[in-house]
Amino acid sequence: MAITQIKITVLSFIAITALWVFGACGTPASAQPPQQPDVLFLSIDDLNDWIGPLSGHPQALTPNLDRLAKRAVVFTDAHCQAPICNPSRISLLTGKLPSSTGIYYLSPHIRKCETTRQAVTLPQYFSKHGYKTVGVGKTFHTEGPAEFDLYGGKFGGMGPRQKQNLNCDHVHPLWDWGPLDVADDAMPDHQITDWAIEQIQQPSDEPRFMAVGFYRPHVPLYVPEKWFKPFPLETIQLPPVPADDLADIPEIGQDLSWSAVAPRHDWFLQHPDQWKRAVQAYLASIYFVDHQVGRLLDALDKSRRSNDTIIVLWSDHGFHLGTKQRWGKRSLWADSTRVPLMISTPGQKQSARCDQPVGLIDLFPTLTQLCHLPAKPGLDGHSLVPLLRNPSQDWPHPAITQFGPGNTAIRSRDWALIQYNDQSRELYRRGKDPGEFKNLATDSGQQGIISQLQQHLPAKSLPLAPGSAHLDARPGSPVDIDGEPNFDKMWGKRRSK
Ligand SMILES: [Ca+2]
Ligand SMILES: [Ca+2]
Repeated sequence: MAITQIKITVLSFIAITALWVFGACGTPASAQPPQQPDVLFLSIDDLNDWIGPLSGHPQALTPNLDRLAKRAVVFTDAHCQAPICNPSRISLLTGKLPSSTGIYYLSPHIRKCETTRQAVTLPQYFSKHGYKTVGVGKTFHTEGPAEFDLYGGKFGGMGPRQKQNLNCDHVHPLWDWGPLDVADDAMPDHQITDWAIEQIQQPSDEPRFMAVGFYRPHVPLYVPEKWFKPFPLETIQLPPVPADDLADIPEIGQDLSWSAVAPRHDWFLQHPDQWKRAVQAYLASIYFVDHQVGRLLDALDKSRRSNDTIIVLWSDHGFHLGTKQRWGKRSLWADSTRVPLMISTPGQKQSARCDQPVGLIDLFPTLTQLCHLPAKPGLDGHSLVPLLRNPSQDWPHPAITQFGPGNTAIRSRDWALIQYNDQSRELYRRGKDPGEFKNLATDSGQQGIISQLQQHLPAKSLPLAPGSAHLDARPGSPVDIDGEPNFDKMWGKRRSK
C-alpha cells in the first residue's frame, strides 16, 4: 500500500472512531438521550501475550482474536495490577489498586474484606444505571450469582478433571497437561459459550452488559486432542531463557516461595520433553479458547447487535512457561504482568494499535464513559477514551502492578522499574530489552530515571488485608489452611520420578 493510501486509511479510521467516540461523549445537538451500547466483556484466564495480535509466540494460532483485532484498538502494552487471579480481578472490577484495598493475594475474596465488602463493582454499577447485567463463567475469582442480574454458572470451571494425571511422570499435583479424550461440548468453556450465545440471541429492551469468563488456558492444560494437532511436539519452540538471567536479580525477586504452587524450572530442565509438552498444551489451550471466542463473535454478528456492542477482551495476568526460570504467574516481570487487551467500539471496521502503557484498572472509567454513565468518583484508573480516539497521543500514566505491600512495578513507555519492599530494585530499558534481561538498577547513571519512576509509586499503600494468604487455602489442598504451602504434599511423593 502506498504511504498516501496508508495515511488516508489511518485518517479515515481516526475520523470514524472520533465520530463515534465524540458522539458518545460530547454533547449531542438534539435533546435525544444517546443510545447506550451493549457491552460484551470477555475474559480469558491466565492468557499471556502468546496471541497473534501481540506476537508473543511464533506458533500461536488465534484466528478469532486476530479477527477481533481487525475491528478493535489493540493495546499492545497493557498490564494487570496484580499478577494473580483474585487481586487482579478485584482491582479491575472495583477500579481500585491493590494498595487501595489491601487485597494483594488469593484471599481474602471481594465480599470477605472490609475494604471491598460493599464495593459497587463494574457490573453492579451498570445494573444500577439501567443495564441488564448477565454473567457466565469466571469474571470474579470465585463469585458469580450475586454479582449479576442473571448468572449462568461455571459449568464445571476448570474441569473435566482426570483421576490420574495424563502425564504419569508429572511432578506436581496441581498442574497437568495433555490431550483429553472428550468432545468439545464436554468442556466447560464450550458450554459457557453455548449459554452466552443463547443470551445473545434473546432480544432485550434494556442495554446489556454481558461478561463471559473463559477458564482455559488456566491449568490443568487439558483440551480435546484435535486442538493439539497443529502443534506437533517435535516442532515446539521454547521461549528464550538466558542461563544467567537471574544473576542480576535481587534476592527477593528470586524467592521461589512467590510461585510455590507451580513446578520448579529445574524440573523442566531435567525433563526437556515435558517443557515442550507444557508449551504445546498451552498453545493448544489458547487455540481452543480462541475457537470459543469465534463462536461468540459469530453469534453477535448474526444477532445484528454488533454495530451496537462494545467488545472488550482481556486476560487477568500473564504467564511464565520457563521465562525468568519461572512457571505460572506471581512475579512483577512483564511475562507475568503483560496482558491481551482489545476494545472494539460499535461500527469500528479497522484495526488500530496503541503502544502506550495502560492497565486493566482503566477499564472501569473507560466503559462508563463509552456507555454514557456518570463517572464513578474515587477510581484509581484513567479512561482510555482519549487513546481510543487517538492511539498515539501522549499518555502520562505508567502501568502499575503490585504483588504484596511495597512490591511494585512501574512501567512507562521506555522503562520498567520493579521496586521491592526491601528497597532492592530492577530497572529495564524496555525498547532495547523487552525481555527484561539486563537489570540496570545499580548503574550510577540511572538514578535520575529511577527517581522519576518512583514519583509514580502510590502515595498510600494499605497493608495486607486481614485474612490475606499468598496461596489459596482450602481443606484437602496441598496448601495448608493457614495459607502456607505444604511442600511435602506438593513435591513429596511425585518428585521421586
Ligand atoms: Ca488467572
Ligand atoms: Ca537478568
